[in-house]
Amino acid sequence: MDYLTEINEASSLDALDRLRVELLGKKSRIATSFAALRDLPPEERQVKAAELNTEKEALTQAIERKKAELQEGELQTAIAKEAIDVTLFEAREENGSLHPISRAMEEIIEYFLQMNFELRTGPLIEDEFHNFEALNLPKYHPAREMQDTFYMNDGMLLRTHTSPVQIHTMLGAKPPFKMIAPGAVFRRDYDLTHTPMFHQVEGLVVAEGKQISFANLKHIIIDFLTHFFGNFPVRFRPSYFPFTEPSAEVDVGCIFCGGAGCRMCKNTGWLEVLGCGMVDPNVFKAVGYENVSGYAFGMGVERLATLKYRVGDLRSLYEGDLDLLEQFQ
Ligand code: 2U9
Repeated sequence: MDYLTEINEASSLDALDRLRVELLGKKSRIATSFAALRDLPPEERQVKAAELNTEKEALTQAIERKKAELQEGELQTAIAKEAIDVTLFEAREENGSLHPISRAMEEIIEYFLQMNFELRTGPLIEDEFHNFEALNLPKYHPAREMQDTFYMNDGMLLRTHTSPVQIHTMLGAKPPFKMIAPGAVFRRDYDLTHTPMFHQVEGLVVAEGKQISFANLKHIIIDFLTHFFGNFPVRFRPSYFPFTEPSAEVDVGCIFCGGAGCRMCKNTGWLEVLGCGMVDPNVFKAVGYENVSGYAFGMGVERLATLKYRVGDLRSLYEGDLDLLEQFQ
């Protein structure tokens, strides 16, 4: 193969460089031929020198050309290898997240399960006995008014609290038991702090005789609120519910201002978070329980969620507002 062909077929810059050393280096045929020139007679030397120079020039040029070609090739390969296709589909995972109401609900449930409460659920459509009568809300009680309750045509209604679940439980079980009833409830209410559907978690603890006291109730409520909100003061205010006696509403020291007074606590330093009490004897009578004691409590999950996660407007929880929801990832 002639040298020019050999140069043209060099497969890499390294191979080309080895070829350059072989053809033009100190030990090459051309180099030794140049050295041998001095032994030639002058007229022959001139002719031979011109020949050698032409040959050397041709080889040098061929090598330079090939070198440039190989360098360009290597550059193109590197560019191709490192290229980023900015039009490619981005394979980032879009992670969903729990809705703040579900999250608050799960936190509440988790606390009570860990305290050995049983979880009970029931139907959303109830009759007047389970939703009202058995709970010491007799006919003509204002809570049963058409403007508060969604009534169906057949005398059934959308439960206004989860309390009917406790009635079902008591009708089918014997004390002692500790239960919670989480779920959706319905009331004809719609404003800044009320939606026609919202969620409650209610609890009920019943045992024989006088085993259950208000002190037991206070303990579980204070412990729960400390778990849920952190270390804030808790206070019990006397109140009234038809299904408990005595009854109390429970406040935590304002988590926004630390009790100094602000818009959120209407300058009282306290936030109302739940209601509770000792189960009214009339409720036990309605389900045929005798000689038992018990406590009950109820909380609105939306209320607790908006307080804990500092959501200004309850309605934004129901609007699929991504700016809000993405903060819960
Ligand atoms: C039975 C006996 C007693 C459940 C209770 C409350 C107090 C209470 C409110 C909190 C905010 C409703 O969601 S809310 O508007 N609930 O204040 N609930 S005692 O008492 C019961 C329930 C069932 C058989």
